[in-house]
Amino acid sequence: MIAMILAGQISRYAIGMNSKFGSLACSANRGDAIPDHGAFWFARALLTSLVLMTATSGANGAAPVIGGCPIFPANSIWNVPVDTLPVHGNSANFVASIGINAGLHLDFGSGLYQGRPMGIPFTTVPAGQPMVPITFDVADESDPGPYPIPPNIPIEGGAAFPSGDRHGIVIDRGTCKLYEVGVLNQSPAYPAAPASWTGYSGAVWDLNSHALRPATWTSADAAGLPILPGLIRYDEVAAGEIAHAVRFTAQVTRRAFDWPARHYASSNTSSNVPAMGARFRLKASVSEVRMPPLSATAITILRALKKYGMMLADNGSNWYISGATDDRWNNDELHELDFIRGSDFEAVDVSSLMVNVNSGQAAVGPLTVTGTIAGPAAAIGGVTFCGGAGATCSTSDASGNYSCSVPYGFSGRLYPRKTDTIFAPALTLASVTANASVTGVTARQPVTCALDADNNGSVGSVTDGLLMLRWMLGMTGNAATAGALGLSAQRIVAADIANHLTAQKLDIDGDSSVDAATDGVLLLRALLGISGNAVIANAVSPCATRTTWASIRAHLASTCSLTVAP
Ligand SMILES: [Ca+2]
Ligand SMILES: [Ca+2]
Repeated sequence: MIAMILAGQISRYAIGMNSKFGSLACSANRGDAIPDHGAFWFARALLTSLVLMTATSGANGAAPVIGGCPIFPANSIWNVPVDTLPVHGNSANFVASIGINAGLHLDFGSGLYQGRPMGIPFTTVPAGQPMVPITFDVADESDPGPYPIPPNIPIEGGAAFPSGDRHGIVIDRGTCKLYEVGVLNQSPAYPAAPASWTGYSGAVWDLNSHALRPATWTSADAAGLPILPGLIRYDEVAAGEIAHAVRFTAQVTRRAFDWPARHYASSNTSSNVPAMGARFRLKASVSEVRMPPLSATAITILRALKKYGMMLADNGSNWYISGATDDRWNNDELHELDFIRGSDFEAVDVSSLMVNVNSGQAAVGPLTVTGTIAGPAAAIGGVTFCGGAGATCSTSDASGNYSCSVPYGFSGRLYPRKTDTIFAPALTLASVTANASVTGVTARQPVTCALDADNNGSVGSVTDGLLMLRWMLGMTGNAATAGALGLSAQRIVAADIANHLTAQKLDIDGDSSVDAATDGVLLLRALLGISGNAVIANAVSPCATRTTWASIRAHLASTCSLTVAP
């Protein structure tokens, strides 16, 4: 039966350990009882017990930032491009519902219109801003107060004017929480100093989180979405890029909400009417070359409407998009986009970006996996990483900390590597769909390579070789030693053998890991006196630093005192 192992009939990188490998390895023991496979799998599970934790923050790349806070993580549905996604199957009807000939209107600007400021204002407050009482008409769909509302909070439409949506938006720079209220009113009435507040509804978001509101809950917007991330802000336009979707309104919306929206406000059930949350974009064919030429402001907004598009967020005037109140706006520049008609838009199918209907995360990478290698100080720093197609990792720092950038959905094994260092268990990641941290990898630096596992004074293939292979497979107890102890063995308890082998330099192929499918097979073949390419066939890992028989033979001789024929 041993000949089967020698022939290399083992899945090359059998990290997942198929049953074929298990039965081959176990059948190589001269007729002794096959180990219980339940124990085998349990041992494998222990051997590869990495702890993977989803991180709640740590956006990749560039999320929009206000007051030091990201406006949701970089891979929030608000912050990812939709310019290459398919057109929604019902786009033509949705656009017709809102109005093919109706014009785009930028519903913000500088100065006053009919005596009132334009756009939706927001403000930020420092850490420690006093929390003040607030109650809501729709208390059962609102996050309860108190809220850190400053006495002079800017209110949509002007604090002095009682009508309108009266949105109030506050970012707490200390906690990076976003507070949004609809129909915000103070008590006692303006202009007295406010002692408490009321609102129609109120919502609080953690700007570092993908969490959405509970399904069917409203927010300060009818879609149950936050308002702030969809506002066009002067500073980002001045900087030359709006890197997020824009909020817009339509007169008729469906009695339904599409991800990431959470709420509707309609009795219309027509499937040809867009639902709350529906994403639209400006068609790529709409030219930014005009006569007279568009301003940089208009071009920047036009490009954002193509790349990031806009989300249907409330009932209101058709094709009205929202921006922040700011007296630096040049209203003439904003009006340059009046040429855009409803027919210039198309609805986008964003379903491929949804990770979970209850999360605002978009299924895009790269994602960040961080970890810390445990072990002696000399072993954990300066570790490089190999493997994992599409993944790139930093070299570990002196404390063993490293960070990898991986594609969305990444699965694969990464090999931490350092000279004369062994890392365990295997760093295998499966379906990474969120930023995560990994713990459990430990480094060790053995100094000897004593292959006499059973300590009987000689090194044998079907004894020491088999004991090493079983240990590498994670087998424990009598199953690990049955039928494999040599005559006059002095080390016969499986745990003692495991302790001995852990302290040996058994990384034969030099990938800084000890694995049955590679190092175990190499050792066993060499102990059986095989030489040449038959030793290394299908038994060298993808991250090996010793890949030829000559280099492996030299290593066995110099490190483990194992002399094998050339
Ligand atoms: Ca021995
Ligand atoms: Ca190895």
